[in-house]
Amino acid sequence: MKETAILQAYEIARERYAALGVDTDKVLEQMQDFHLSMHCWQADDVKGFEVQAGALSGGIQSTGNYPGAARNIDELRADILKAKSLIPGTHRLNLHEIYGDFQGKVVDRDEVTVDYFKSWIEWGRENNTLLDFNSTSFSHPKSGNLSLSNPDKGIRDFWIEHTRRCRDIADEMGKAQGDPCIMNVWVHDGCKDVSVNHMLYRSLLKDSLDKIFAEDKKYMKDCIEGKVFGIGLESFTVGSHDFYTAYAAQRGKILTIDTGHYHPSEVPGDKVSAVLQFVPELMLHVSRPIRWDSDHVTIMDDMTQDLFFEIVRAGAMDRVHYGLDYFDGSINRIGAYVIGSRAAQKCMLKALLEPRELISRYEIEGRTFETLALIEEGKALPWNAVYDLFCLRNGVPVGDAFIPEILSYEKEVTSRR
Ligand code: RNT
Ligand code: ZN
Repeated sequence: MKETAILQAYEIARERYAALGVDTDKVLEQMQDFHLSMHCWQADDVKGFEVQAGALSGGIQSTGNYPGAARNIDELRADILKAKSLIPGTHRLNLHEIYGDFQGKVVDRDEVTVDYFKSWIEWGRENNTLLDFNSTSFSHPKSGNLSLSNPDKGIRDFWIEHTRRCRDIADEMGKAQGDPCIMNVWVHDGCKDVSVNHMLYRSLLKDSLDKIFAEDKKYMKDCIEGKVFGIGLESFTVGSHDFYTAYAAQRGKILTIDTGHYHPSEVPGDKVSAVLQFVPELMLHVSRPIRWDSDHVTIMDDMTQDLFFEIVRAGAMDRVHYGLDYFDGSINRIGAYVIGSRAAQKCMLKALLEPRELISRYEIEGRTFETLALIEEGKALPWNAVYDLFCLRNGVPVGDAFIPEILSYEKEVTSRR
């Protein structure tokens, strides 16, 4: 697309929006300050770099074997940078513990220290990328069906130790980067079949979390993530949403909303204004469930748009951390990052461009026809012209121009792996 055409289209869009009280220049500034936390695990189908790595477990699955997955830390870093070069703005990187720089050493989960993340901290600094973190309870001989809620104290203590160490690492990351590292705790704990000890498992999980969070940290923030069920753990989930919502509300923790973790007719966006009355902040795991928590690449579907609209309408932009969480192994993985990240940005942009003040006034005045009419009109306003300018200003491909870039990286780099 020609630069002049992009600028002209923007001018027209600016006028259309201004007529409805929306300042597109201001929205562009807000977009510049909107940072995604890109998940490292789309690049290699959640394998990580442990020398002793086993198969992916914990009820999650990456399906497909599209060629070119990152096989080591250098390839993964190169892939992330390639993806970032095609996404406007500056973005964070969300690491799982199994993505440490283990240098060929067997490091068990209860032995991990910040030493294995020094090179990541350095990489983050060099590449203007702030880091977030996750403990890893899956893909390990001690994972089983129950980790932090295991009645076996030895196993429980092992995972408590792991998660504590992860908090230490996150704290070091946050300190080094001068910005809090957001650390997510998700454990897969559950039962495949009918079970009777639910009260026990949940009280053990609560107790383990209390032990993990006992020490206050200065440079990191905790978030906790529940879900409905995992593959092979269909009948019962210890860390359900009720469990974590109540825990986060009582203990002042950040609640993670993974858009793949609800019953199919549940609307994640509707949770924003409900839970933010009681929890300090939210972490998002933006994903796309197809029939189950399948972690398809994020797109601009109704569910995702609604989520971002709810955040903006709630005036809660600054109380949300915007993580992505999907892992599709059946598609070019760099392409998956770029499609999903740009889709999340477009959802945010559309939300920011909504003629909110006017609609809100109509609604409060009981002018129902005008309210509905303007919500509908808002959907068709030329938001894409604003996104194009955002890309242009950030020096990244406008529109579909990122496709050939990804294809040439595939030809030259990933297809040779
Ligand atoms: C699993 C959770 C969790 C994981 C990542 C890899 O259902 O969504 O967030 O996807 O930690
Ligand atoms: Zn998640």
